[in-house]
Amino acid sequence: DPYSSDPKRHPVLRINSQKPFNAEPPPELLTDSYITPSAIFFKRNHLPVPQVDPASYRLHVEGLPGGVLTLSLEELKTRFPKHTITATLQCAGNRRSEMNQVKQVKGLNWGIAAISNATWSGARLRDVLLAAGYGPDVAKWACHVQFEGLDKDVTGTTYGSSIPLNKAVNEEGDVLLAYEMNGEDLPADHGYPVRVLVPGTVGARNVKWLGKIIVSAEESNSHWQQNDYKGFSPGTDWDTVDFKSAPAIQELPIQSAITTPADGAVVNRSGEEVTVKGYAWSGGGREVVRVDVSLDGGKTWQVAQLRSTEKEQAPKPSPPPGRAWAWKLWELTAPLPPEAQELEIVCKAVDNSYNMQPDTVPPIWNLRGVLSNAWHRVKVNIRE
Ligand code: MTE
Ligand code: MO
Repeated sequence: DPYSSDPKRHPVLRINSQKPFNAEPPPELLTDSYITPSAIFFKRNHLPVPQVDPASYRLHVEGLPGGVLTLSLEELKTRFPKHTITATLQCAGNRRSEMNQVKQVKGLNWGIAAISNATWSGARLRDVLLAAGYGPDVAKWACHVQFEGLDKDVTGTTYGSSIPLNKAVNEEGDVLLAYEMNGEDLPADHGYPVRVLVPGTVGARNVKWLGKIIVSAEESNSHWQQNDYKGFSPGTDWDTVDFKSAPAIQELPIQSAITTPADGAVVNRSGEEVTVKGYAWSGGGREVVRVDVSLDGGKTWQVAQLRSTEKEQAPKPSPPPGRAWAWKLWELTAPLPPEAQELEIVCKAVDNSYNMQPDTVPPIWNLRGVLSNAWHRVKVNIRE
């Protein structure tokens, strides 16, 4: 069993698939802390977790005029400045289960918690590429930076993906070759000893157990870059889909969801108020500037309170424009509407480009169930 050496996992995780291991935390735990503890951070593996010996680990950087640069873990840590960012990772399939309710899609049936937030530390990819010979001449022919993981399927094919070269070399791109998560060595499930962390970009490009970096004129030709993680029209089906016709997902759209109360929960009339909590995030470093909450299915709206620190901490100033990599947690406490027996709680977020979420799923339904970001709705009963 190639999965026999997979690490132990926290029992609270909700498992979507055991082999490979795919799991998300219970939603209400997600908004208990601004920084998601690594043990409950969602886990999305396509293959068995590789066991990597830190002493013999080597990272290869290819495709630059200087030839191949090979770095040990020690060299990666000591030759380059250590940079730390707080960034949210979201799987393209987060909230896929809501698409399944409209019409069957292919993929893991994720709820609303295939998203988590952590601090990440490591060398800047930009610094490593510069050390490997990157310069303005390279940008004349190269457009992409490809990544290969050390995890392999039975045929020896490794997980891989790529990002645009611009994102990789931009001083404000903040792409890291991360060796720490939440102040500790990366856990095995999250890519020990090194993963690429591409803030603002879909989870799939954040390659774990990173073995190789290739600067190239072409995108990665891996299955996950070419024939997966792309969006299509609701009218496209498996007979007509042409994966070449759509771009690979990179930056993700605006997203928000309600983590508490849960769908079907009961609130007591005697409490007089209801507290609603959730998360909101947008891709590409766009900052969430507002979250609207409705208790009546979208007829009337109130503005939630946003937070970008742990509860007890003083508010942080906004990040520089285009570098809002981390989510906001939000909360609204409102009086229970006098006559209602049931609430349909809805949330929708707005980012600083005034992108907003679509109100329903059918117009964004797609056969792979990716990019599921309609207004999130939960129904709650009021007990008199
Ligand atoms: N990297 C490797 N090497 N193998 C993988 O299966 N899965 C990707 C990405 N990087 C994957 C990978 C996907 S689809 C996602 S959503 C994120 O890792 C999940 O990261 P996490 O498990 O740290 O939450
Ligand atoms: Mo993913």
